[in-house]
Amino acid sequence: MKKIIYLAFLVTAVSFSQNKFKDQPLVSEIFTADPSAHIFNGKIYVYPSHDIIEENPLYDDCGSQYAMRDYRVLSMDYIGGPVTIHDVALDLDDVPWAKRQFWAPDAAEKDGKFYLYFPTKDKDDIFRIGVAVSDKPEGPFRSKKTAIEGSYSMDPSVFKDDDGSYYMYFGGIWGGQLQRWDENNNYTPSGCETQDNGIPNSPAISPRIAKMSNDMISFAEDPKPIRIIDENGNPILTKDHDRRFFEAAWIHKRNGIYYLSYSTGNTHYIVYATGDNPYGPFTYRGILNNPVQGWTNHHSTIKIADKWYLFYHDTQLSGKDFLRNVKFSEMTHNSDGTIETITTLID
Ligand code: FUB
Repeated sequence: MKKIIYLAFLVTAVSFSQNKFKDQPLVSEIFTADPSAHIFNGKIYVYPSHDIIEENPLYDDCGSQYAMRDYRVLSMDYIGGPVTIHDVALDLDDVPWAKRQFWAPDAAEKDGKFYLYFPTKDKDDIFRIGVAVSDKPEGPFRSKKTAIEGSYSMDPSVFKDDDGSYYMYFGGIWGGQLQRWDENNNYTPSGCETQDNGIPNSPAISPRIAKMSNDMISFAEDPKPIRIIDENGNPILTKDHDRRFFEAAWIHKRNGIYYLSYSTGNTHYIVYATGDNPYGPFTYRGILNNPVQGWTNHHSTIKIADKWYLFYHDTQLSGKDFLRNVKFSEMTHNSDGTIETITTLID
């Protein structure tokens, strides 16, 4: 009898929890986050972080509770179809320069080769961005012996423009360490800052961009900051936590408009800004995804057939900030170039 009551409780709890969420997790066998979605060889590939269960997660200002150790790629033949969880694509132990924390990755294809870009901490606990190469979109990938020269911080995303140029966008503040680097790419170690450097009226820290070399494993130029401005052309300020850049920069292009979307971190939005070239400036336009369940909000955007989708994560399966699950939601561009705000947490 007790068992029946318990089962009834579980069924009610699960259906109640599903009712709160507009979308359901892509997979439940493993925890996944930070989904970067692409179409390669006619299939949908998702490159997520692979969150791991830790008995005693280390909570600190550096994000040590996000202690991921490998990457697993997901794929689907069509949107909403069955999802394949591929074998380990890259293991931390196979990256000679890495010490800990495989954070949000991205991938790109060029001339039949696939490139996995990943942020991880080096032996000095400084975030750098690495690259690993494979003949197959799902890997396994073989890591280069060193991090990409000139790279720093985390959350790389690689955008291919219509002229065939590739650009890497990267960076994230607080645990992502971007505040340690000035705009000339000089490093000042100052610990894991959790505040806004004490200068709230200054322009916010900018994400970085670097054009990729033809070899796809190095930068063709020094990283540059990207200006994000408001509707009057003024920089978004450090104190403007609802709109300033925090992490998770992603670019998509539609009708000649470049959309830079990113997470605002401690206010938990995915917002977007538009520009007319890959380097910006980008003008803030609005919220793309409202806060999800869980602290982090990280996404990608992709056109599949004639529809656009937002891939994102929340913590529906675990209720824990560092054990996330990826999902997708359809997104709509309006005729004036704005994007309709998505709300996935219904409660
Ligand atoms: O998954 C680890 C970190 O959490 C990512 O790099 C950030 O974007 C945030 O989602």
